[in-house]
Amino acid sequence: MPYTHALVRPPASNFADGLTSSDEGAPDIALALEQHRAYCQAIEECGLEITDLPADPLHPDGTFVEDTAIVMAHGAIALRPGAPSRVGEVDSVVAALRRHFPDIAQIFVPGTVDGGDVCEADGHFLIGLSSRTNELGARQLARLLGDLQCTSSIVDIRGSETLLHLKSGLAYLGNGCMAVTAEFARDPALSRYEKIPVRAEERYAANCIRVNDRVLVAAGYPKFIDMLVARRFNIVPLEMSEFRKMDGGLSCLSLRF
Ligand code: CIR
Repeated sequence: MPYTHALVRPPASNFADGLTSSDEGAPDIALALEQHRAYCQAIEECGLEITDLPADPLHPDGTFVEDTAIVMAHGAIALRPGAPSRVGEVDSVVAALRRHFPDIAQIFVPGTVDGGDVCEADGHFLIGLSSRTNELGARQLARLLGDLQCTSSIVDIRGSETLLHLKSGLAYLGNGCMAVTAEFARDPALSRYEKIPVRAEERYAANCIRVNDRVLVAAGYPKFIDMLVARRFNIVPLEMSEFRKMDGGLSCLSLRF
């Protein structure tokens, strides 16, 4: 079923105050806004109608709306982000989602789940256990997904020093294809997928998104882009430098449904 809607929120003027592990310096807010506009335009060109929430200076990471909810055609689940500074981002996203989904289930204390740890692949959900998503949150989410007739399985990334979220290292691109960094190349939980390997020096590119008939991918990662082109994916490269500085990627910037 094609996506028809996306929910986004532009970065606030204090975006640089968000959480990050990157040593690439502070983001340039004017450039971040320009990159966000280009991202929204690319999503619209995939045929989605955009709901644009106002920037939220109370939550400098609020532009990464993906971490606050799981949304699919027939239901939505409000999450509880694992970073305390991000918990307050959820309410405004849920309020906007209620236009489409009157009943929204939620993850309860002390469960935590970041949407960046949840990867949907044709109705099956991979749930990453990470420094942000705890076991209780993952179990609650699996049950709530089951209520929505979706299956799920757990992938533990807590041993990785480099992956913030599950989707920092993998992306489902449709047609049984999964882009994966080396951490996932031999993961038994992913044995059913055809893997598209992402090289270590291009690992940021693993966070790409299939949106209807296109794949939005970070610009500047030529080897990965060549592999997608060789597999006949219709790609849209986007500049992401300012979001990368805050540990964010393409999936984080929208909820698509
Ligand atoms: C954070 O550390 O929470 C944000 N600075 C980045 C969140 C990126 N979200 C994602 O990968 N889903």
